[in-house]
Amino acid sequence: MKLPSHFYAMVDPLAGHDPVDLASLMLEAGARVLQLRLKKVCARDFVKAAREIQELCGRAQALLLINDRIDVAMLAGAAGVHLGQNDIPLRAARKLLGPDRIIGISTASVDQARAAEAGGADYIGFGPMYPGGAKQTEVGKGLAMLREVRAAVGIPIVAIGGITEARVPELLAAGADAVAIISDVVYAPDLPAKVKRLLSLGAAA
Ligand code: TZP
Ligand code: MG
Repeated sequence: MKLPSHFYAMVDPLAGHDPVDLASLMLEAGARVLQLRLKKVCARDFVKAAREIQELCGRAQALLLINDRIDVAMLAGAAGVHLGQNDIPLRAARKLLGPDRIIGISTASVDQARAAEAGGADYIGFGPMYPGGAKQTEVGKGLAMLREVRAAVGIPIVAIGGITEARVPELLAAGADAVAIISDVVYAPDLPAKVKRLLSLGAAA
């Protein structure tokens, strides 16, 4: 698969946004791949938000990926899921979702990246790239390891973790197909302008 843009939007309520409002702002600014990441909501509210956001994504012809929850993705009719190393294993996820939905896997090493590709992942997340960010990472993986991952797998790589706008060009140059960003986007004073700039950075790469 090919991701629709170099900016992979994270719909995460870290800065206090309502998820549906945040998704709507991102879509209006031009984002075409969104991940809904709701770590603290109950299942009922997760399904409700996912359905509403899927409706918006359907109209905008954007891809919606659901973090962690295969059941929520299926109920919302989302394009797919994004799973971590401790979530439902890839093979089991594929069994539930079938061949057509997208499965992305978070990876933090070359071995994990290779295993995800061999197991049939459609793309990988790789990181955390830099210190800081929403996970308050102490040490980032860095560009050299991103280049190693690029050499090791053919599926799209979404770099994540501590990424700010200024770092996007070096990540794309090192072989990332897209960048996923939480803090630098959700805390941006002018979020639509931030998203538009990130989308245009990708287009120039
Ligand atoms: N996975 C690895 S790092 C990270 C996730 C979800 C957090 C990304 O957020 P930020 O604020 O862009 O570092
Ligand atoms: Mg997870």
